[in-house]
Amino acid sequence: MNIGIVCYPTFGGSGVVATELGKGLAKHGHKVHFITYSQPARLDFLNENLFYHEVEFHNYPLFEYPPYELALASMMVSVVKNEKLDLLHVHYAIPHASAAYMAKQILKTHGIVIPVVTTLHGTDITLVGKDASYEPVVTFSINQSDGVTAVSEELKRETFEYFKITNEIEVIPNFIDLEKFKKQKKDHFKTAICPNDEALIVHTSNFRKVKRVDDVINIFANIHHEIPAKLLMIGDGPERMKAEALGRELGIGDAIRFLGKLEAVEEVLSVADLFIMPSEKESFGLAALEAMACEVPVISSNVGGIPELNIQGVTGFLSPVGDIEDMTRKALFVLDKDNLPKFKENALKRAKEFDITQILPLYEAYYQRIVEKTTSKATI
Ligand code: GMT
Repeated sequence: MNIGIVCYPTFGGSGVVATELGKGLAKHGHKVHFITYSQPARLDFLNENLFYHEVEFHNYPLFEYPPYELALASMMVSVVKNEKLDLLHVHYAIPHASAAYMAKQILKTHGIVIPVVTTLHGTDITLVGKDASYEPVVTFSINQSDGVTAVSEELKRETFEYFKITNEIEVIPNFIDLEKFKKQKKDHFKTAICPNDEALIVHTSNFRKVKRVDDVINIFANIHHEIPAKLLMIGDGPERMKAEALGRELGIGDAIRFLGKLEAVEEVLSVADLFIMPSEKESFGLAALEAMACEVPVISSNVGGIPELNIQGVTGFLSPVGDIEDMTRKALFVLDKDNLPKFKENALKRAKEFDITQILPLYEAYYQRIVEKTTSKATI
C-alpha cells in the first residue's frame, strides 16, 4: 500500500507511535510518506520505502497565528495526488483530522477518493479536544473519518462519552519494538549512577501538568527516606524547573538527575529498577510499556488506559491519582530484593503482548478494510 502518515514530529507519544508504525510498515514493503512540519524525531534510518514531505508554512505580518492547518491540508492534497496514495492515516485529532477532511474534499473535486483513518491518542480527546473551543470540529472530523482507532478501550469509552460520535471506533493499542527496547548490559552506567548499589528509579515524560511530576519527586523523597535510592528524570517540559526546585527543597537534589530529552531511553531503562507514572490522565502509557520491555516494573496511577497495560500486583501496582503514600508503600514492596526479580520478569512477559509484530498486522488489516469500504462506497 501507499500510505500517508500525518503526525506531530516531536517526542510526544503520538508522534513516536506514528513514526514507529511508519517504519514498521516500510519494513513490510509498504511505501510510507510522512507529512509534517519537521523530520519526526525517531525517523532515523534510511529505507527505500520511507519518504518525508515537509509542510512549509510562511508567516505574514497579518497573521498572529500562521494557518498551519491550511498548509498541511494543501500538502496532503499534493502528496495524495503526486504519490498516488491509497490511504491517509492521521495521528492526534487536532488539527490533523480536520485538515484531512479538508484535503479529502479538495481531492474529491479532482475526482480522487482518499480514505482517511484517524487515530485518537489521548489528550486530543480527554483534555484539549473536549474543550468547547475545539469540540464541534473534533466531533465533526471524527465522524467524517473513514476509519477511527483509539489506543485503549478506555479512550474509546471516553470518546463516546464526551462527543456525539456516530462512527465506529476500533481499539488498536500502542506497541513496542522489542528488538530495540530490551534490557542491555550497561553495568558501567549503573555503577556510575549508583556507586553504592542504590535502587534506581526512572520517570520519562514531557513534563506537562498532566504527568504530575511533583508526585514523582514526592514519592521518590519518601522512598529515599527508607532505602538508598537515586532518581533519573528523562524528558523536558514546562514543569521541569518546578520539579527541580522541589527536589532541592526536600533536600534530595543530589539524589536526582534531570537528563533532558534522550534518544536512547532504552539504555537508561536497562539499568532501572522501577518506573513511576503518576499521571492525572493517560490514555495508554507508552512510556510505561517502554520501561516494561526493558524489564522495569511500574508504579502508576489507576487512570485511563493504564490498567489495560499495568497489572495490579503482577507487573507493578496502580494507585488512585495523587495518592503518594500508597504509591510509596507499593514502590517499596516492589523494590524489596525478594520481590523485584518476579516483577521484572512479569513486566517483560506483559510487554511481549504488545510487540510490534503482534500489533502492526492489526493496522494492516484495518487499512485494508477501510480502503475496501471506501472504494466500494465510491463506486456505488
Ligand atoms: O499527551 C501526551 O502525553 C502526549 C500524547 C501524544 O499524543 O503525543 O500521548 C498520548 O498518546 C500516547 C501514544 O498513543 C499514549 O501512550 C499516552 O498515554 C497519551 N498521553 C495521555 O493520554 C496523557
